Amino acid sequence: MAPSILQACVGLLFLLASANAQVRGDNLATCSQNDGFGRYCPTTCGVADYLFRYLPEVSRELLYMERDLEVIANVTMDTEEKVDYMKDSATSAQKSSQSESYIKKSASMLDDVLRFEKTIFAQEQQIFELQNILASNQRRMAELESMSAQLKQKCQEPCRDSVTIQPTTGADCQDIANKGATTSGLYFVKPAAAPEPFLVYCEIDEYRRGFTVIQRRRDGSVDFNKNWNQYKNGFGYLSPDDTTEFWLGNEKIHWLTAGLPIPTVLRIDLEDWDGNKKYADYTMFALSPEADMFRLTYGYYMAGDAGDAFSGFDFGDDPSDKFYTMHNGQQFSTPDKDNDKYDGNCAQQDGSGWWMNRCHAAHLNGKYYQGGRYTAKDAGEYGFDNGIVWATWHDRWYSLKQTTMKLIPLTRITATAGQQGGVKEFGGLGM
Ligand SMILES: [Ca+2]
Repeated sequence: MAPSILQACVGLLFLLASANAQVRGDNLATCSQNDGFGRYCPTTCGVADYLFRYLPEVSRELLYMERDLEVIANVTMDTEEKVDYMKDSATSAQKSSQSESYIKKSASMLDDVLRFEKTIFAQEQQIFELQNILASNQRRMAELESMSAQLKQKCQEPCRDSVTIQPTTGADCQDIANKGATTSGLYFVKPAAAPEPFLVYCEIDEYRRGFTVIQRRRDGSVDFNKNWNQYKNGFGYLSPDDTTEFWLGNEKIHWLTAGLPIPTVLRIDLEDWDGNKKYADYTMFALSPEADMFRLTYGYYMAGDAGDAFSGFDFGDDPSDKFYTMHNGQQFSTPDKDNDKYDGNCAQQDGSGWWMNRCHAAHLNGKYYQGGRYTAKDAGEYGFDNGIVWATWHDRWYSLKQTTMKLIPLTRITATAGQQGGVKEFGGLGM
Protein backbone atom coordinates (compact mmCIF):
# COMPACT_ATOMS: atom_id res chain seq x y z
CA MET A 1 0.00 0.00 0.00
CA ALA A 2 2.70 2.48 0.92
CA PRO A 3 4.79 1.97 -2.24
CA SER A 4 1.77 2.57 -4.53
CA ILE A 5 0.89 5.85 -2.75
CA LEU A 6 4.47 6.91 -2.93
CA GLN A 7 4.68 6.13 -6.66
CA ALA A 8 1.50 8.06 -7.35
CA CYS A 9 2.79 11.06 -5.45
CA VAL A 10 6.14 10.90 -7.17
CA GLY A 11 4.36 10.57 -10.57
CA LEU A 12 2.21 13.67 -9.86
CA LEU A 13 5.29 15.61 -8.81
CA PHE A 14 7.06 14.63 -12.02
CA LEU A 15 4.06 15.80 -14.15
CA LEU A 16 3.92 19.06 -12.30
CA ALA A 17 7.65 19.54 -12.63
CA SER A 18 7.54 18.84 -16.43
CA ALA A 19 4.62 21.16 -16.90
CA ASN A 20 6.49 23.83 -14.93
CA ALA A 21 9.62 23.46 -17.07
CA GLN A 22 7.66 23.61 -20.28
CA VAL A 23 5.69 26.64 -19.10
CA ARG A 24 8.86 28.46 -18.10
CA GLY A 25 10.72 27.77 -21.33
CA ASP A 26 8.32 27.99 -24.24
CA ASN A 27 5.07 29.46 -23.04
CA LEU A 28 6.71 32.26 -20.99
CA ALA A 29 8.38 33.64 -24.06
CA THR A 30 5.13 33.39 -25.90
CA CYS A 31 3.32 35.22 -23.19
CA SER A 32 5.89 37.94 -22.92
CA GLN A 33 5.75 38.39 -26.63
CA ASN A 34 2.00 38.69 -26.65
CA ASP A 35 0.77 41.60 -24.49
CA GLY A 36 -2.83 40.74 -25.14
CA PHE A 37 -2.55 37.57 -23.24
CA GLY A 38 -4.21 38.92 -20.18
CA ARG A 39 -7.25 39.87 -22.03
CA TYR A 40 -8.12 36.44 -23.12
CA CYS A 41 -7.53 34.90 -19.74
CA PRO A 42 -8.05 32.52 -18.45
CA THR A 43 -5.89 30.93 -21.11
CA THR A 44 -3.11 28.44 -21.19
CA CYS A 45 -0.64 31.15 -20.27
CA GLY A 46 -2.85 32.23 -17.43
CA VAL A 47 -2.83 28.79 -16.14
CA ALA A 48 0.95 28.75 -16.52
CA ASP A 49 1.25 32.05 -14.64
CA TYR A 50 -0.98 30.79 -12.05
CA LEU A 51 1.00 27.65 -11.75
CA PHE A 52 4.27 29.58 -11.85
CA ARG A 53 3.09 31.91 -9.15
CA TYR A 54 2.02 29.06 -6.83
CA LEU A 55 4.69 26.60 -7.92
CA PRO A 56 7.24 27.24 -5.16
CA GLU A 57 4.67 26.89 -2.46
CA VAL A 58 3.21 23.79 -4.04
CA SER A 59 6.73 22.42 -4.52
CA ARG A 60 7.51 23.06 -0.86
CA GLU A 61 4.31 21.47 0.21
CA LEU A 62 4.97 18.59 -2.09
CA LEU A 63 8.43 18.25 -0.60
CA TYR A 64 6.87 18.22 2.84
CA MET A 65 4.36 15.71 1.69
CA GLU A 66 7.13 13.68 0.14
CA ARG A 67 8.99 13.66 3.43
CA ASP A 68 5.84 12.88 5.32
CA LEU A 69 5.09 10.12 2.87
CA GLU A 70 8.57 8.75 3.29
CA VAL A 71 8.14 8.86 7.03
CA ILE A 72 4.75 7.22 6.71
CA ALA A 73 6.21 4.68 4.30
CA ASN A 74 9.02 3.93 6.71
CA VAL A 75 6.66 3.69 9.64
CA THR A 76 4.34 1.53 7.60
CA MET A 77 7.19 -0.71 6.60
CA ASP A 78 8.24 -1.01 10.18
CA THR A 79 4.67 -1.73 11.16
CA GLU A 80 4.33 -4.26 8.39
CA GLU A 81 7.56 -5.89 9.43
CA LYS A 82 6.33 -5.92 12.99
CA VAL A 83 2.97 -7.34 11.95
CA ASP A 84 4.73 -9.96 9.83
CA TYR A 85 6.99 -10.73 12.71
CA MET A 86 4.01 -11.03 15.02
CA LYS A 87 2.19 -13.18 12.48
CA ASP A 88 5.23 -15.38 12.09
CA SER A 89 5.62 -15.54 15.82
CA ALA A 90 2.00 -16.40 16.30
CA THR A 91 2.15 -19.09 13.62
CA SER A 92 5.34 -20.44 14.97
CA ALA A 93 3.92 -20.32 18.46
CA GLN A 94 0.79 -22.07 17.24
CA LYS A 95 2.82 -24.64 15.41
CA SER A 96 5.35 -25.31 18.06
CA SER A 97 3.50 -24.85 21.34
CA GLN A 98 0.10 -26.37 20.66
CA SER A 99 -1.40 -24.84 23.74
CA GLU A 100 -4.05 -27.50 24.22
CA SER A 101 -1.50 -30.22 24.55
CA TYR A 102 0.38 -27.91 26.88
CA ILE A 103 -2.69 -27.66 29.06
CA LYS A 104 -3.09 -31.39 28.96
CA LYS A 105 0.56 -31.83 29.76
CA SER A 106 0.28 -29.41 32.62
CA ALA A 107 -2.76 -31.21 33.99
CA SER A 108 -0.97 -34.49 33.66
CA MET A 109 2.02 -33.04 35.46
CA LEU A 110 -0.24 -31.84 38.22
CA ASP A 111 -1.68 -35.33 38.53
CA ASP A 112 1.83 -36.68 38.69
CA VAL A 113 2.75 -34.21 41.36
CA LEU A 114 -0.31 -35.21 43.41
CA ARG A 115 0.48 -38.85 42.95
CA PHE A 116 4.06 -38.32 43.95
CA GLU A 117 2.89 -36.46 46.99
CA LYS A 118 0.64 -39.38 47.93
CA THR A 119 3.48 -41.82 47.33
CA ILE A 120 5.78 -39.72 49.44
CA PHE A 121 3.19 -39.65 52.21
CA ALA A 122 2.74 -43.44 52.07
CA GLN A 123 6.48 -43.95 52.07
CA GLU A 124 6.84 -41.66 55.02
CA GLN A 125 4.27 -43.80 56.83
CA GLN A 126 6.22 -46.91 55.91
CA ILE A 127 9.43 -45.34 57.08
CA PHE A 128 7.74 -44.50 60.36
CA GLU A 129 6.56 -48.10 60.78
CA LEU A 130 9.95 -49.46 59.84
CA GLN A 131 11.54 -47.15 62.36
CA ASN A 132 9.22 -48.58 65.00
CA ILE A 133 10.14 -52.14 64.01
CA LEU A 134 13.79 -51.22 64.01
CA ALA A 135 13.46 -49.76 67.48
CA SER A 136 11.67 -52.89 68.67
CA ASN A 137 14.34 -55.11 67.12
CA GLN A 138 17.04 -53.01 68.70
CA ARG A 139 15.38 -53.52 72.06
CA ARG A 140 15.25 -57.27 71.42
CA MET A 141 18.85 -57.27 70.30
CA ALA A 142 19.78 -55.52 73.51
CA GLU A 143 17.88 -58.13 75.52
CA LEU A 144 19.52 -60.98 73.60
CA GLU A 145 22.92 -59.42 74.06
CA SER A 146 22.24 -59.22 77.75
CA MET A 147 21.16 -62.87 77.82
CA SER A 148 24.16 -63.82 75.73
CA ALA A 149 26.44 -62.06 78.20
CA GLN A 150 24.81 -63.91 81.09
CA LEU A 151 25.19 -67.27 79.31
CA LYS A 152 28.78 -66.47 78.45
CA GLN A 153 29.39 -65.79 82.11
CA LYS A 154 27.86 -69.15 82.97
CA CYS A 155 29.87 -70.92 80.28
CA GLN A 156 33.08 -69.59 81.76
CA GLU A 157 32.33 -71.52 84.90
CA PRO A 158 33.69 -75.08 84.88
CA CYS A 159 31.29 -77.47 83.17
CA ARG A 160 29.73 -80.19 85.26
CA ASP A 161 27.53 -83.06 84.22
CA SER A 162 24.04 -82.44 85.47
CA VAL A 163 23.63 -86.23 85.59
CA THR A 164 26.01 -88.32 87.61
CA ILE A 165 27.35 -91.33 85.74
CA GLN A 166 29.06 -93.85 87.94
CA PRO A 167 32.67 -94.66 87.06
CA THR A 168 32.49 -98.44 87.25
CA THR A 169 31.87 -100.31 84.02
CA GLY A 170 31.22 -103.94 83.16
CA ALA A 171 29.45 -106.38 80.86
CA ASP A 172 26.18 -105.75 82.71
CA CYS A 173 24.94 -104.42 86.04
CA GLN A 174 25.69 -107.63 87.91
CA ASP A 175 29.26 -107.46 86.64
CA ILE A 176 29.42 -103.89 87.93
CA ALA A 177 28.00 -104.89 91.30
CA ASN A 178 30.51 -107.71 91.45
CA LYS A 179 33.23 -105.09 91.04
CA GLY A 180 32.08 -103.41 94.18
CA ALA A 181 29.46 -100.92 93.08
CA THR A 182 26.74 -100.55 95.69
CA THR A 183 24.78 -97.56 94.40
CA SER A 184 21.89 -97.75 92.02
CA GLY A 185 22.34 -95.30 89.16
CA LEU A 186 23.63 -94.82 85.64
CA TYR A 187 26.52 -96.93 84.40
CA PHE A 188 28.15 -97.73 81.12
CA VAL A 189 28.00 -101.40 80.19
CA LYS A 190 29.47 -103.32 77.31
CA PRO A 191 28.17 -106.85 76.81
CA ALA A 192 30.42 -109.11 74.77
CA ALA A 193 28.04 -108.95 71.82
CA ALA A 194 27.80 -105.14 71.82
CA PRO A 195 30.03 -103.14 69.48
CA GLU A 196 30.39 -100.30 72.00
CA PRO A 197 29.43 -99.39 75.57
CA PHE A 198 26.03 -97.88 76.29
CA LEU A 199 24.34 -96.30 79.27
CA VAL A 200 21.93 -98.23 81.48
CA TYR A 201 20.20 -97.81 84.82
CA CYS A 202 21.51 -100.37 87.31
CA GLU A 203 19.38 -101.30 90.25
CA ILE A 204 21.80 -102.57 92.87
CA ASP A 205 20.20 -103.88 96.05
CA GLU A 206 21.47 -104.68 99.53
CA TYR A 207 22.45 -108.16 98.41
CA ARG A 208 24.72 -106.76 95.71
CA ARG A 209 22.38 -107.93 93.04
CA GLY A 210 22.80 -105.85 89.95
CA PHE A 211 19.69 -105.65 87.79
CA THR A 212 20.00 -104.13 84.35
CA VAL A 213 16.73 -102.30 83.77
CA ILE A 214 15.33 -102.51 80.23
CA GLN A 215 11.87 -100.96 80.74
CA ARG A 216 10.29 -98.55 83.18
CA ARG A 217 6.74 -97.25 83.50
CA ARG A 218 5.87 -95.08 86.44
CA ASP A 219 3.73 -92.05 85.60
CA GLY A 220 2.80 -92.01 81.91
CA SER A 221 5.24 -89.20 81.15
CA VAL A 222 6.59 -90.99 78.08
CA ASP A 223 4.43 -92.03 75.12
CA PHE A 224 5.14 -95.67 74.27
CA ASN A 225 3.37 -95.50 70.91
CA LYS A 226 6.60 -95.55 68.89
CA ASN A 227 7.87 -96.98 65.62
CA TRP A 228 10.24 -99.84 64.87
CA ASN A 229 13.44 -97.81 64.92
CA GLN A 230 12.52 -96.10 68.17
CA TYR A 231 11.90 -99.45 69.82
CA LYS A 232 15.08 -100.75 68.26
CA ASN A 233 17.26 -97.91 69.56
CA GLY A 234 15.35 -97.09 72.72
CA PHE A 235 13.44 -93.99 73.83
CA GLY A 236 12.43 -92.11 76.95
CA TYR A 237 14.85 -90.92 79.61
CA LEU A 238 17.36 -92.63 81.86
CA SER A 239 17.78 -91.04 85.27
CA PRO A 240 20.23 -91.78 88.11
CA ASP A 241 17.41 -91.82 90.67
CA ASP A 242 14.92 -93.97 88.79
CA THR A 243 12.40 -91.18 88.25
CA THR A 244 11.84 -91.45 84.50
CA GLU A 245 10.26 -93.76 81.95
CA PHE A 246 12.09 -95.47 79.09
CA TRP A 247 12.54 -98.45 76.78
CA LEU A 248 16.21 -99.35 76.65
CA GLY A 249 16.02 -100.61 73.08
CA ASN A 250 15.62 -104.02 71.43
CA GLU A 251 19.13 -104.05 70.05
CA LYS A 252 20.69 -103.45 73.48
CA ILE A 253 18.40 -106.05 75.04
CA HIS A 254 19.58 -108.46 72.36
CA TRP A 255 23.24 -107.71 73.17
CA LEU A 256 22.56 -108.08 76.89
CA THR A 257 21.03 -111.55 76.41
CA ALA A 258 22.89 -113.00 73.44
CA GLY A 259 25.27 -115.94 73.74
CA LEU A 260 25.91 -115.74 77.47
CA PRO A 261 27.40 -118.70 79.38
CA ILE A 262 24.92 -118.16 82.20
CA PRO A 263 21.19 -117.80 81.37
CA THR A 264 19.55 -114.45 81.91
CA VAL A 265 16.49 -114.00 84.05
CA LEU A 266 13.89 -111.40 83.14
CA ARG A 267 12.28 -110.08 86.28
CA ILE A 268 9.04 -108.18 85.88
CA ASP A 269 7.97 -105.98 88.81
CA LEU A 270 4.38 -104.77 88.78
CA GLU A 271 2.42 -102.34 90.94
CA ASP A 272 -1.27 -101.57 90.78
CA TRP A 273 -3.14 -98.40 91.77
CA ASP A 274 -3.70 -99.68 95.29
CA GLY A 275 0.01 -100.01 95.96
CA ASN A 276 0.04 -103.80 95.61
CA LYS A 277 3.24 -105.19 94.15
CA LYS A 278 3.81 -108.45 92.34
CA TYR A 279 6.52 -109.95 90.19
CA ALA A 280 7.22 -112.60 87.58
CA ASP A 281 10.55 -114.20 86.69
CA TYR A 282 11.35 -115.81 83.34
CA THR A 283 14.61 -117.59 82.95
CA MET A 284 16.66 -118.20 79.85
CA PHE A 285 15.27 -114.98 78.54
CA ALA A 286 16.71 -113.72 75.25
CA LEU A 287 15.93 -111.51 72.29
CA SER A 288 17.01 -112.60 68.83
CA PRO A 289 18.76 -110.10 66.52
CA GLU A 290 16.87 -107.66 64.34
CA ALA A 291 17.16 -110.05 61.37
CA ASP A 292 14.76 -112.30 63.31
CA MET A 293 12.63 -109.33 64.43
CA PHE A 294 13.87 -109.39 68.03
CA ARG A 295 11.95 -112.54 68.79
CA LEU A 296 11.22 -113.21 72.47
CA THR A 297 12.26 -116.56 73.92
CA TYR A 298 12.44 -117.83 77.45
CA GLY A 299 12.79 -121.23 79.06
CA TYR A 300 9.98 -121.09 81.57
CA TYR A 301 8.16 -119.05 84.15
CA MET A 302 10.51 -119.55 87.03
CA ALA A 303 8.89 -117.69 89.86
CA GLY A 304 6.49 -114.93 90.85
CA ASP A 305 3.15 -114.04 92.32
CA ALA A 306 1.81 -112.12 89.35
CA GLY A 307 1.10 -115.22 87.31
CA ASP A 308 2.49 -116.34 83.97
CA ALA A 309 0.81 -113.95 81.59
CA PHE A 310 3.64 -114.35 79.08
CA SER A 311 2.37 -117.86 78.46
CA GLY A 312 -1.09 -116.60 77.49
CA PHE A 313 -4.42 -116.33 79.24
CA ASP A 314 -7.78 -117.97 78.79
CA PHE A 315 -10.11 -115.01 78.60
CA GLY A 316 -13.11 -117.29 78.10
CA ASP A 317 -13.91 -115.86 74.69
CA ASP A 318 -12.51 -118.72 72.69
CA PRO A 319 -10.92 -122.10 73.48
CA SER A 320 -7.75 -120.98 71.73
CA ASP A 321 -7.44 -117.73 73.70
CA LYS A 322 -4.42 -118.90 75.66
CA PHE A 323 -2.67 -120.21 72.59
CA TYR A 324 -3.18 -116.98 70.72
CA THR A 325 -2.11 -114.76 73.59
CA MET A 326 1.14 -116.46 74.56
CA HIS A 327 4.24 -114.41 73.91
CA ASN A 328 7.04 -116.91 74.05
CA GLY A 329 8.50 -117.28 70.58
CA GLN A 330 6.78 -114.18 69.14
CA GLN A 331 8.58 -111.64 67.04
CA PHE A 332 8.46 -107.99 67.98
CA SER A 333 5.84 -105.80 66.28
CA THR A 334 5.39 -102.06 66.10
CA PRO A 335 2.62 -100.03 64.45
CA ASP A 336 4.84 -99.70 61.38
CA LYS A 337 6.04 -103.35 61.40
CA ASP A 338 3.43 -106.05 61.74
CA ASN A 339 5.00 -109.38 62.73
CA ASP A 340 1.99 -110.69 64.66
CA LYS A 341 -0.27 -113.72 64.10
CA TYR A 342 -3.36 -111.62 63.58
CA ASP A 343 -5.04 -110.66 60.30
CA GLY A 344 -4.95 -107.08 61.47
CA ASN A 345 -2.13 -105.13 63.07
CA CYS A 346 -2.10 -105.62 66.86
CA ALA A 347 0.65 -103.06 67.52
CA GLN A 348 -1.17 -100.43 65.49
CA GLN A 349 -4.51 -101.14 67.13
CA ASP A 350 -3.02 -101.11 70.63
CA GLY A 351 -0.53 -98.27 69.99
CA SER A 352 2.60 -99.99 71.26
CA GLY A 353 5.62 -102.11 70.44
CA TRP A 354 5.44 -105.65 71.82
CA TRP A 355 5.84 -109.34 71.07
CA MET A 356 2.33 -109.43 69.67
CA ASN A 357 0.59 -112.73 68.98
CA ARG A 358 -3.14 -112.30 68.39
CA CYS A 359 -2.73 -110.17 70.38
CA HIS A 360 -1.68 -110.35 74.05
CA ALA A 361 -2.21 -111.44 77.67
CA ALA A 362 0.73 -109.33 78.84
CA HIS A 363 1.13 -105.81 77.43
CA LEU A 364 3.55 -103.73 79.46
CA ASN A 365 4.24 -101.12 76.75
CA GLY A 366 0.54 -100.25 76.55
CA LYS A 367 -1.19 -96.94 76.96
CA TYR A 368 -0.92 -95.36 80.40
CA TYR A 369 -4.33 -94.97 82.07
CA GLN A 370 -4.48 -92.86 85.22
CA GLY A 371 -6.35 -94.73 87.92
CA GLY A 372 -6.13 -98.12 86.24
CA ARG A 373 -9.68 -98.85 85.13
CA TYR A 374 -10.55 -98.10 81.54
CA THR A 375 -13.16 -99.13 78.97
CA ALA A 376 -13.32 -100.01 75.28
CA LYS A 377 -14.55 -96.46 74.73
CA ASP A 378 -11.48 -95.06 76.47
CA ALA A 379 -9.32 -97.23 74.22
CA GLY A 380 -10.18 -95.03 71.26
CA GLU A 381 -10.57 -95.85 67.60
CA TYR A 382 -10.15 -99.65 67.83
CA GLY A 383 -11.61 -100.20 71.29
CA PHE A 384 -9.30 -103.08 72.24
CA ASP A 385 -7.58 -103.63 75.59
CA ASN A 386 -4.58 -101.39 74.96
CA GLY A 387 -3.60 -100.56 78.57
CA ILE A 388 -0.67 -101.81 80.64
CA VAL A 389 -2.03 -105.31 81.01
CA TRP A 390 -0.94 -108.38 82.99
CA ALA A 391 -3.96 -110.55 82.56
CA THR A 392 -3.05 -113.20 85.14
CA TRP A 393 -3.22 -110.57 87.88
CA HIS A 394 -5.70 -107.84 86.85
CA ASP A 395 -8.17 -108.21 83.99
CA ARG A 396 -7.45 -106.66 80.64
CA TRP A 397 -9.50 -103.52 81.40
CA TYR A 398 -7.17 -102.61 84.22
CA SER A 399 -3.98 -100.74 83.43
CA LEU A 400 -1.14 -101.08 85.92
CA LYS A 401 0.44 -98.10 87.61
CA GLN A 402 4.10 -99.09 87.54
CA THR A 403 6.19 -101.70 85.79
CA THR A 404 9.86 -102.57 85.64
CA MET A 405 11.50 -105.10 83.34
CA LYS A 406 15.05 -105.93 84.37
CA LEU A 407 17.72 -108.54 83.69
CA ILE A 408 20.00 -110.45 85.99
CA PRO A 409 22.11 -113.56 85.55
CA LEU A 410 20.27 -116.66 86.70
CA THR A 411 22.95 -117.38 89.29
CA ARG A 412 22.07 -114.21 91.21
CA ILE A 413 18.31 -114.11 91.09
CA THR A 414 18.03 -116.52 93.99
CA ALA A 415 20.48 -114.78 96.26
CA THR A 416 17.75 -113.21 98.33
CA ALA A 417 16.07 -115.25 100.98
CA GLY A 418 12.39 -115.65 100.35
CA GLN A 419 12.58 -115.72 96.55
CA GLN A 420 11.43 -118.98 95.12
CA GLY A 421 12.47 -121.08 92.22
CA GLY A 422 15.91 -122.12 91.17
CA VAL A 423 17.58 -121.23 94.45
CA LYS A 424 19.02 -124.57 95.08
CA GLU A 425 19.73 -125.40 91.50
CA PHE A 426 21.75 -122.27 90.72
CA GLY A 427 22.81 -120.96 94.12
CA GLY A 428 25.93 -123.05 94.10
CA LEU A 429 27.31 -121.68 90.84
CA GLY A 430 28.34 -118.42 92.46
CA MET A 431 29.03 -115.27 90.48
CA1 LIG B 1 -0.93 -108.98 61.43
